[in-house]
Amino acid sequence: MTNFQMLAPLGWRPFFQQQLTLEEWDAVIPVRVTEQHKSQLTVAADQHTFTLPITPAMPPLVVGDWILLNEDKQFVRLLERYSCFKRKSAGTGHDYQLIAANVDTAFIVCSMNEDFNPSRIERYLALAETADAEPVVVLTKADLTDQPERWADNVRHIDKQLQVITVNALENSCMDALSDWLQPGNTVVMLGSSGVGKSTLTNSLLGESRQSTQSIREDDAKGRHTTTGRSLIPLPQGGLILDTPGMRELQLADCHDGIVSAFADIQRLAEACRFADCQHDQEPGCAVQAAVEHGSLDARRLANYQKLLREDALNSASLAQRRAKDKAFTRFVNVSQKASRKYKGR
Ligand SMILES: Nc1nc2c(ncn2[C@@H]2O[C@H](COP(=O)(O)OP(=O)(O)OP(=O)(O)O)[C@@H](O)[C@H]2O)c(=O)[nH]1
Ligand SMILES: [Mg+2]
Ligand SMILES: [Zn+2]
Repeated sequence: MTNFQMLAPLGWRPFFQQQLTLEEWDAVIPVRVTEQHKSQLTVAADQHTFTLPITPAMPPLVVGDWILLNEDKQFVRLLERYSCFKRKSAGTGHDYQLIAANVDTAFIVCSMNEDFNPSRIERYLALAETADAEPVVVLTKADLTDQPERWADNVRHIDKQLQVITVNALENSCMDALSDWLQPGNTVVMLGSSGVGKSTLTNSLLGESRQSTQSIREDDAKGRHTTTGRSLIPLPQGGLILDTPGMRELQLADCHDGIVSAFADIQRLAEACRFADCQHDQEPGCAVQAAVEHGSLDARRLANYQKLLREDALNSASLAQRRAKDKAFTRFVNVSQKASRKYKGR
């Protein structure tokens, strides 16, 4: 029988325990997905780690998921997630790609070099808000700049409430700066472009070189996409780190509310706009445009907010359309359209 207490360092908590039926309490083995490969998963149980073949009975799973197995280590079911990071699949795909599940904290990792980009940080913040994870901006390569605090101020300029930490990811001391979020059972996802130092930081926190790292390109400071899969790694001092591959393209979809909360300052300003549906473009009496003119809001930030909302609306619509192709859903739409035509015809 599973020793549930032994699962706590892996992130097990009452939220999951409460999902078990009485029969399941005695009969199932809860395991957490720590790695995902083409045909198999690596999972962590109370005592050890093992691999499982991916079978058609499994729904789409992602690193961080908790699943139940029977005594023969066969898949029983996926437990409900308390948070989930996803994006629109890269390219022309009309689908989601799951990034990580059951995450408490998102380290938005950026390096203090030419690759630093406030609009990209805002994009990750919107994603973290959507997934209900606490965002922390981690600025790496502090050893390569004379003024790390100036970079940190650049981030606080985005939003003064933001938590910003500067580190030299190559040094073990970065653990102290991040210890607030490395508590037992707390899951932290590392997000950020290739080459910013996600795996370097993971290794320093772990105290061993488990993840491969590779130097960045000299000409443009971009990374070489060294990490190719996601892994959830329990740290000896507590906490779990989810190292991810740097994403070339992070397209938001179904993130409207997350975008709005990541730009709460604009939302607050908008309350004073003359028109309730003001787009903050050319409308008279726009309090948001006025703030840009007075210099209290960056034109860049406003433009990025509008861009993210447009992108999200477009992607959400194309994903919704795809979902609508699902047969049952189509039938539902037909029936309700017929009903509304009938209503209009009266
Ligand atoms: N000097 C210095 N170099 C760093 C720091 N953090 C990372 N690096 C270097 O930056 C390069 C890229 O680091 P990685 O850890 O591979 O980057 P990554 O974010 O995991 O990249 P992907 O796996 O491609 O997404 C390596 O050469 C690291 O040694 C830092 O704080 N200071
Ligand atoms: Mg990496
Ligand atoms: Zn306005």
